[in-house]
Amino acid sequence: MIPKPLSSNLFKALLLTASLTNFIIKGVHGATYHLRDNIVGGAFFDAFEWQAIEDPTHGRVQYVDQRTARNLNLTYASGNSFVLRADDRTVLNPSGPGRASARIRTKKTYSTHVAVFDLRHMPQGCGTWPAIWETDGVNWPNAGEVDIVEGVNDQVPNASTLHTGPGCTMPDSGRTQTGTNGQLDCDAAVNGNTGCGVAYPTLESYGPLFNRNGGGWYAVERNDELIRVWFWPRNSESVPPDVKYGGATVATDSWGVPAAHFPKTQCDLRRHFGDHNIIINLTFCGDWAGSVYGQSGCPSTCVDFVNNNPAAFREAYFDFAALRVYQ
Ligand SMILES: *[C@@H]1O[C@H](CO)[C@@H](O)[C@H](O)[C@H]1NC(C)=O
Ligand SMILES: *[C@@H]1O[C@H](CO)[C@@H](O)[C@H](O)[C@H]1NC(C)=O
Ligand SMILES: CC(=O)N[C@H]1CO[C@H](CO)[C@@H](O)[C@@H]1O
Repeated sequence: MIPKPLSSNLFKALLLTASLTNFIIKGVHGATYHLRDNIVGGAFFDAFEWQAIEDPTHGRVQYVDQRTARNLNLTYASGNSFVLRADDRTVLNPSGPGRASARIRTKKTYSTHVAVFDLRHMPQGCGTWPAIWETDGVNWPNAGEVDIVEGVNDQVPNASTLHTGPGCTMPDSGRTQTGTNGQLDCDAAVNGNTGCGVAYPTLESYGPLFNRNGGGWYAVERNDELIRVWFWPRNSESVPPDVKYGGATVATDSWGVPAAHFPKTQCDLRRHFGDHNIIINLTFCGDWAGSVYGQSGCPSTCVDFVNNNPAAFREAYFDFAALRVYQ
């Protein structure tokens, strides 16, 4: 047998040491979270409450309670599918209530946690403004808001954004993320409540392209050190197995670089973020979708379009394969 040159063995030894060190470091600092709420199909009806409230963002919407939503088949569960949609049959009276839709909020609240949204379809269409987000609902903005996915009128790319009270900003550089920084001040009172957002780098993360692709997985991690958001399209080869198969635990440090990384360096996350509900809502027009409607290539005016074209909202639905919350 020909002895291998020393340098090659040395190289191997170094590699082994490096991976061992990496393993040990991860073992110490890496976060592993355990499955607490496995929300699939009909379990959404128990985990969430339907909020029949006025839209605080002035949308052309009528949020209905769970009973009404089930009667109108706006919310529907079967097997591993939970559908939440808007009314796509009714022409609205311009002086009557808005288009029937739902706003649902988890009964439980979460601080340190990971939430994985396995989503097949999201609402699309002119005038739509869907959102998946987290906030405490009482002490806004001082207890913070984390927008995981939000957009309007099918426009891409979309962003993940924090909104807080005063004194929370994000650094412009040194963030380990694949997305692009927007505004850096998270304070809801500045920049007209733009918040500190990070635009997703992928076009399939929102709207028609997301849907054509069979959707994908959004995940948010929140603890006192950081808030991170990931997105993997359905056909991505880099979906971590614990995400793809709904593991009993998830190890976020093995997930790769997130789309958005919000560190605590200039923001005491513990002070600015309280116990949050997870909220899923679908509104129309209103403060955001309505104000940029004209630049979206959509016909007519937003309110007229929503009133008169129920069939345009056939694709205005979420279809969740699962929501898994880990702590
Ligand atoms: C829907 O979600 C967004 C957060 O992304 C929020 O700003 C807006 O107020 C919500 N609308 C309603 C009616 O809850
Ligand atoms: C209710 O909606 C679901 C999901 O879109 C659909 O499969 C089902 O056929 C609908 N049921 C009725 C009675 O329309
Ligand atoms: C940060 C970012 O690119 N956000 C975009 C999300 O989508 C809306 C339109 O739907 C754009 O106006 C935002 O610029």
